[in-house]
Amino acid sequence: MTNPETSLAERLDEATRTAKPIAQPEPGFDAYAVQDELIGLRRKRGERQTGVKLGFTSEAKRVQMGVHDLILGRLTDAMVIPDGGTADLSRYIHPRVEPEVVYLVGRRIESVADALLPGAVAAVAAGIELIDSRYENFRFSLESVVADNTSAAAYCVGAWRAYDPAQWNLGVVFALDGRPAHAGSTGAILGDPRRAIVEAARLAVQAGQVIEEGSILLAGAATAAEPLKPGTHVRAEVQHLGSVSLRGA
Ligand code: OOG
Ligand code: MG
Repeated sequence: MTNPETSLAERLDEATRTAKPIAQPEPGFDAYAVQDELIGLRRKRGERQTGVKLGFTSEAKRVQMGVHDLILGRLTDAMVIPDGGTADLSRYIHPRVEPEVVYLVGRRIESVADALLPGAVAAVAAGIELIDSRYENFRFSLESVVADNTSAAAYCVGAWRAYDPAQWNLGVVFALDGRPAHAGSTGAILGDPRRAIVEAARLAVQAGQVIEEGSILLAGAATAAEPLKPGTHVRAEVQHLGSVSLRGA
């Protein structure tokens, strides 16, 4: 039984903490306002925001999830998995992993114009995102996935490299237990991943957010996501950026 006084954000927060999914909410809520409330609950527990993430930047992800608009979510320090580290799968409902390109934001971004200034991106790395929808069966609408902080659960960042905008269309290999599950290219991200910082700025402005200097930005998966099972070793390799890995435990 759901207490009618309990907000959607509180129910999503509890689903995250207990690894128990909830049903799809009825439509008719302000998705980014629910996400704000959810992040507020995490802040109250001492979590610090480390950055933002874009979702559904690639056709592979839009087709996999049936959602056709860009979304913005928040990352916190509690979501960090070190490169080569393990993800404790008992903490998640139905975890999936996907390869990401990660940018280090080099200046405070309050407007789309700021995102176009030199130094907006300070460095780049290969990454892995662990997503875990708090909804039953990993099914959601655009509004409900935004409310659920875009399924953000954990992320892992490889070694930072100098940002070279000329290197934008790079090969991506995503391997589980040494076997390539997906291959793609970073050009699949918005048709050009250099747009990621601009799109993130646009969505942040719309949602009344600022992207702080030193934040990280996950640009969105270039390939479909894969379920993460105990014992599985996951490796994302991006041409010129090197690789990053984690293990499910
Ligand atoms: C939503 C998050 C999408 C991406 O990289 O496209 C995302 C989901 O698929 O559950 O992180
Ligand atoms: Mg992602």
